[in-house]
Amino acid sequence: MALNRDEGDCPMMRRCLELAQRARGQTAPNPMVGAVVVKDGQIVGEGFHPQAGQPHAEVFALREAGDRAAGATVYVNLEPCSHFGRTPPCADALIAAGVARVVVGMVDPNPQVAGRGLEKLRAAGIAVTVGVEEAACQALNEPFVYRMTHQKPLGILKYAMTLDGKIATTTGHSAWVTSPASRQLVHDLRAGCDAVVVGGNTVRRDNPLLTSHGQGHNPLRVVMSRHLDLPADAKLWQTDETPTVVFTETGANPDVQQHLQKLGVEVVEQAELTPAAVMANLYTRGAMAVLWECGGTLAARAIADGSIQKVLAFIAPKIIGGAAAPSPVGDLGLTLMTEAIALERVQWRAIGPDLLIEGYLQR
Ligand code: AOF
Ligand code: ZN
Repeated sequence: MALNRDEGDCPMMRRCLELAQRARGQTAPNPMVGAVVVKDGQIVGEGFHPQAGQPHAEVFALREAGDRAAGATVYVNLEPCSHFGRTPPCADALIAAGVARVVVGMVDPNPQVAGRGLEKLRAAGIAVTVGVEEAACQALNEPFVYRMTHQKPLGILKYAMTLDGKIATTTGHSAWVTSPASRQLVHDLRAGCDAVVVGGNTVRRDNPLLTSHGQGHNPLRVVMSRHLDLPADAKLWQTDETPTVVFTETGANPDVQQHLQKLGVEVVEQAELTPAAVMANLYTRGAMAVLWECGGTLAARAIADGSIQKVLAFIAPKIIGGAAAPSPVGDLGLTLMTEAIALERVQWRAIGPDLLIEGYLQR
């Protein structure tokens, strides 16, 4: 029952989502949050959470509204917090400002909040409405919710293949499988992610840059390489624009380690180099969304050890042929079609001449 809903609630919540996205890719490990203060039908304050450690969205919106916040309605896409984290509770700030009503998109999955923010507001006599534009609010902060509820980042496998299922020719040439429109979408996708992972093979064969190409925030660039048999020069070793981390096995090629470190590349040695171990490390760095742009061998390992939840497959209407031409996912040890990993919540979209299939791995 949503008897206390107002027909103006949805547009204001959508405005919150717009504001929230101004910090897209920059808030980890925090969610993207936007807030709007409305008095007598007019917006008198707006704000968004710019990055972890900075004030929350509500604080900026209340600041802009000043005295006009008294008796006003505040819209926010995530439940106002009730805890002392890096910043004090927003619920207290809303109560202190004397607002009359708070409209919330979704409950905060953070166990330190999880409904307590709503309780605090209600206990102070503030009218609270929850669940306005809830699906859009959940979608915006899907990686935050996943990280909070699973204690690991959301893993997204992205690949581009031809109509006959190849990601490169038999010689390994892959520039380009998909159209400029698809590639631009990938740059934008990177801007919304906290890290992008490839294996040593991709560095050797494609020499990728893995940035958002000026379309927004750049993710942390991550390379997994067991033996560090990596080129001395690679675009990924140029770290002025954005950093690169190379994960390897303990004791691997000290000369290459030194060379990379001199170039400003961080090298992390792990006893056992697995996708899950890399995801665990990225979690400690605050990552919420990790994009896997690796080849088939690493993709298979990442799927097998639970590092991938979501798949984005770009399919280009071209045929390259070649029995030995690589495909997006290596051996998973499955022999029967009935063992296939099915995708659920599947969506199809045309991107220029290409098809984008998006879905979640069934577990
Ligand atoms: C809000 N509005 O704008 C944000 C919220 O360490 P802190 O103090 O920044 O707290 C982070 C937690 O606060 C985060 O995990 C989430 O539960 C909530 N973030 N809440 O009401 C905001 N960024
Ligand atoms: Zn807060």
